[in-house]
Amino acid sequence: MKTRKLAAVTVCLLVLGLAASAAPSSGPAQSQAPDRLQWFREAKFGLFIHWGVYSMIGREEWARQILQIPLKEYQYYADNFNPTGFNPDEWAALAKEAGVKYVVITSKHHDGFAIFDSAYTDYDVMHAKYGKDILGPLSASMKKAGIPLGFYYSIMDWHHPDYLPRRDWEKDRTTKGADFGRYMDFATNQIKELLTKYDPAVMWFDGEWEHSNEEQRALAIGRMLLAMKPGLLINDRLFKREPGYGDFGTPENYVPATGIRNPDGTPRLWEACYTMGWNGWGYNRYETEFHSASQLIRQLVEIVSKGGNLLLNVGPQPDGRIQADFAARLRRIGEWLRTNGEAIYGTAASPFERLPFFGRATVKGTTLYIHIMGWPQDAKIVLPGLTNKVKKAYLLADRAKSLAVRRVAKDVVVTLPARAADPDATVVALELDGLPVIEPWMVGAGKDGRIDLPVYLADIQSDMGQRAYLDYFYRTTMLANWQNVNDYPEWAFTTDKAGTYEVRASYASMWGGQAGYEVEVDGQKLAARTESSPSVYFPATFPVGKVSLAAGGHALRVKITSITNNHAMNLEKIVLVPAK
Ligand code: FHN
Repeated sequence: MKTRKLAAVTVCLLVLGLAASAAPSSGPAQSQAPDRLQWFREAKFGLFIHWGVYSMIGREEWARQILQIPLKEYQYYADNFNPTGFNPDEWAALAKEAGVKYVVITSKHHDGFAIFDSAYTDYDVMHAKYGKDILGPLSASMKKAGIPLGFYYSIMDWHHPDYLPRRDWEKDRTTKGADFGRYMDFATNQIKELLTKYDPAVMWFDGEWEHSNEEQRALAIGRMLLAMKPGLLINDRLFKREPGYGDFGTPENYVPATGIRNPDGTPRLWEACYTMGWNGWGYNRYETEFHSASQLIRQLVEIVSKGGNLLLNVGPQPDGRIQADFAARLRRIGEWLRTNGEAIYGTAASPFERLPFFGRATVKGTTLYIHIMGWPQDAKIVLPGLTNKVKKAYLLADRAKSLAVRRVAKDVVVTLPARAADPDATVVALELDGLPVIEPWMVGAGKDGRIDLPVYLADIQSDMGQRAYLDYFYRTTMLANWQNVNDYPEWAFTTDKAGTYEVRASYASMWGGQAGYEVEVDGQKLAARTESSPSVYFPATFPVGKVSLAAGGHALRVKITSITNNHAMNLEKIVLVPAK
């Protein structure tokens, strides 16, 4: 294992080293070499496109695998793929209207079918009914629109005779004579031709999990790519998503609760790729439930406030059109960005660990942006520990009207209009006297000794397939859509003195459903089941049990142990009350 790790580190250093040395240096110190990642770091919002012959089946991009379609039958789709409605200028115009700053499209997904003119296979769009290259015209349209285009390339290939392993249900496909090394020759040639023919800005590898870095020639391919195009960006999946390898991390369908750092602790460039719905990336004719535009705007804010990019996916239909549901969401995001884009593009992550309301922060130079998703009832927001002098504050939606700002001890309080300018997220800009300097603050007890842990102060931990998200219900922020037991809120807080505390949970139960949950703090676990609350839209408070806490720092998390009714609960907060 150590050897592999060492090899991987070598891969990373060499590839990155290659990148640095390959980048033209503007002065004696390499550090002055232009930062080849800067455009990507500033872009913040990209469009992912999963499109191929699988769209004809309409059961997302894994259709051949999940429906166990033999190669011979799948050939029908490869032969008859004929997207007569494909119009790259329309795609580019929609991307522009959406406020997207780069696009990544699947040049070849796991099924092995190339939607480009490949000299190395007949399993490509030139031999389908359509008979024309797709990536060439798309590259031209995106170039005209000023939108960098990147290519997704799957190392895994369910078609190529030399790719191993076969799918476990493909009993009839012999492996006799198959040579994985020869497959990697083929893949390397296709990757090379993608660069020479279309000059992509990003190579987005995937399908890397069935072989080692060495077998997949990660180092050789990384070297080759950067020698061909020093400014090219390569994601972490060429190196099996190992932390710190490649130019950026690629969390999928979840947001790392506190962003991503390199193994040496420095901030890591990362991009969260997200589907519009819940089932798959390629066109799924049976899928009708999608994230709302509001959730997607908030997801973009959430990700950017943690230092990442959002790569939002569409799966075009077999005729080449992007379905109306997706186009409408993209247009709404673009509308929001036309007012608030300066608080997204080119910004840095929030200087606050957390905010005492449902909101997020981003920074650009000496301007702090506060994105408010839950409009406070008293029309005030508190910015804890902000030491700077605020020269001016205003809504991006109404720049002419200055907002009243005052200091209360270590905090800055901003008085807002009575109503949000945009219910999805209203942005307040604060022009500071310098770069933001924040005195960290910890969540602790109030005067009466109670410790309130609202969900907007929690880190929402998750993994691929996150479902739970913060939502605002007129006067209350709750963790909603809590369907995935791997999603859980986690709070850090302090207590000044030791003591026994009553634990209470404030939530709206879901249609009387009986969910099991567990409150865990300092290793003490309290098991409970949700009780019926009067409404699913505002919370009631229920006792959970008692815990003993020493003075000092603590971590408290709430985990779902069983769900009987789809969603566990809409959780508002956990409260710790000193026991009498
Ligand atoms: O298996 C693929 C999947 O089809 C899709 O392309 C996603 C997008 O990042 N990547 C793999 C799953 O991690």
